[in-house]
Amino acid sequence: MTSTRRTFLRTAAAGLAALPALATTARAQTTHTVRIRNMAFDPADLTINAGDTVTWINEDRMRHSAWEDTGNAFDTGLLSPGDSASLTFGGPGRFSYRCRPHASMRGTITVV
Ligand SMILES: [Cu+2]
Repeated sequence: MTSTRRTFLRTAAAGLAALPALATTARAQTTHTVRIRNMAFDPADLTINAGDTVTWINEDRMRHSAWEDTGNAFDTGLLSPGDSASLTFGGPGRFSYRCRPHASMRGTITVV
């Protein structure tokens, strides 16, 4: 099983500054899990707080990814069955993403 962890510091369209990687905040940061199974993201639509982390876990029998629609914000790369990838979202924004090999697999992350 492989697990990758990346810190996602790109600022949102609102232009708000991303949190520095080592910044501390008063609020506890949460890790949210998106399971990839049966050719879908579960949950497909997720709202999180800035500074939270999203972990995608591939529980399916084929490779999948979570690729932000513009290709600029984030890309987990292909995850083999059993693999996971984590991204920390530094600032507010709304991100639509899809599985790169399977464009019908779609999801959104809304960071508030
Ligand atoms: Cu897929």
